Amino acid sequence: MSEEPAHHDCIVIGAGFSGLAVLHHLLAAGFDAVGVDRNDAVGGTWLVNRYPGVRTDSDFPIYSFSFPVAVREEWTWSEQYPTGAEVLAYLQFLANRLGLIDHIQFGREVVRAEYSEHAGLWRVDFASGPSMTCTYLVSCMGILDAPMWPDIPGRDTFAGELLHTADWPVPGVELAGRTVGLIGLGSSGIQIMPLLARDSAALYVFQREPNYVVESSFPAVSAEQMAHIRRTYDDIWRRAAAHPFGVDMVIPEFGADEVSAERRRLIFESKWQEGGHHFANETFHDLATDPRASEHAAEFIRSKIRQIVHDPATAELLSPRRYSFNGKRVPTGHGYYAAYNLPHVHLVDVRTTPIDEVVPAGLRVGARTYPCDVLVCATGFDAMTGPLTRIDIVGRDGRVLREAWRTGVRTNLGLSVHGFPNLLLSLGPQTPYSNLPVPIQLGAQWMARALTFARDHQIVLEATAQSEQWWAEEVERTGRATVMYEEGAKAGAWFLGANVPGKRRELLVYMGGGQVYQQHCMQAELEQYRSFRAQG
Ligand code: N01
Repeated sequence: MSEEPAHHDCIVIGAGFSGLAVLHHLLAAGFDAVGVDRNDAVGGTWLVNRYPGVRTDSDFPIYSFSFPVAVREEWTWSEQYPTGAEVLAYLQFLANRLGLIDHIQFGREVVRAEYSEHAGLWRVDFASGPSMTCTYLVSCMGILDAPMWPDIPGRDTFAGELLHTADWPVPGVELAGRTVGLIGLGSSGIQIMPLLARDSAALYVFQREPNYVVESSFPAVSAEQMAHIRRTYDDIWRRAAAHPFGVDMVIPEFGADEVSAERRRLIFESKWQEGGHHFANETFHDLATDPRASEHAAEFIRSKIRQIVHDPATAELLSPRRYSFNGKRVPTGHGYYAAYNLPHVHLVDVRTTPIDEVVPAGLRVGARTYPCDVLVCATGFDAMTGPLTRIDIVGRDGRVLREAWRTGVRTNLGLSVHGFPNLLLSLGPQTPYSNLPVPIQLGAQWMARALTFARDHQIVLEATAQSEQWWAEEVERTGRATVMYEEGAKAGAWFLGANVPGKRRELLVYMGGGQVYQQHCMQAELEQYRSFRAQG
């Protein structure tokens, strides 16, 4: 006779930022909650994306949680934009300090989850090991858990070392004396490129669509700074939670066309010097909403590229012309443009002449074969929906999530899907475009309260069809009010699903602002989750 699967109140899938926050708050609310993760340690995205140069592009105080105070007091950051290794160490510290580690099963890859209406529970199946059941299932799989390889024929024939930034080997890859090819220039490719340039004998960078890169250094955090942050942390957190993009930055007073051309240049220059997302968020308030303002920022960055890159033809090739600033998620560079001045670094335009195939010796582009010992793909992710649609999530009446979303993503606030009772999503599609720890923490706290209410009142949480319709319209309406919609379509942005061949083009994030989103979540709570009670 087969044994009954182990049962828990809640199963939390994933042990990265989201999984740790949700698990902590569910345990604190008295649930019997268990975390499962396919990896062998906590960290999620930060555990697997360990390529050289990986670091956050958010200032350190807001790339962490405000809970609990003990962790804030004990944890010390060392650089303004912490390295991936330091972020990973923070997550491991958090998991150990809060005792979460004892509630997580590692090496447990979920392949299927199916809801039984009759039993009122989810059965979760794994690639190996026994199945489990739960009353509440929470997906914390992150937005970037489904890496994509480039759709170029011949990949399997490559005789050298083939790598993806999202699956970087530990302890690393020997590059000295080797010729390296790099495909992909989003945030990952832009971070790894200067280090590949530093360490290799020759580097070929294969560029399709250039990006607007905001350059930045990463100054050390002093003891005084850390002490000040600890003293004022509650205010920092409050300001970040009130900001549309979840950052502790001041919303500028003026639009880009409300000042003279010279004043505009000076403001752009001062924030360019400050570096990183300060340029995007603290220059003018309309860079994300007015195409003219976004084009002013674009032209400023093009002028910087011309200043930094010595070869005019390379500078021009690096300058985006087909879309304006904010059309793609803005990447931070650390010596990115300057690295093109090194004599052994070669930029190859694969927009005009696309890559034909991977051959054993390297990459064939038109009549020329570029030799590579190592080929690095920084080619991105099937973002937002990919982690949820590549496994079988089967809801009421045998409805499969992947099929339900084939005609368009539908959620209530990105948290719940009609037809999938007692399934909650952390960072589901249609949640805010933001510095992520802020919506992750607020979402985890919302979930703990919602599930407590559901448990205490014996109700099932499931988005109503009407709420999904409302939220889809809100996502569309607010998205169309930004430049991301049209410029993102031109740029092939992942937040529109435009980077995945065959994927439906639709806005996968909420662009209406994190603070507005939180008000909607609060309203749902005040209404005792009426829009999450499809079953009466
Ligand atoms: O991926 P991407 P990413 N031939 O999709 C190219 C987060 N993140 O991993 O633009 C040639 O942005 C593709 O070219 P094109 C952050 O949210 C954060 O870099 O389609 N090129 C593009 O250049 C970020 O937005 C940090 O023409 C091909 C690249 O691959 C998200 O992750 C660090 C190709 C993919 O860029 C994704 O970033 C890293 C082909 N056949 C990542 N196929 C932080 O700093 C694809 N490309 C916190």
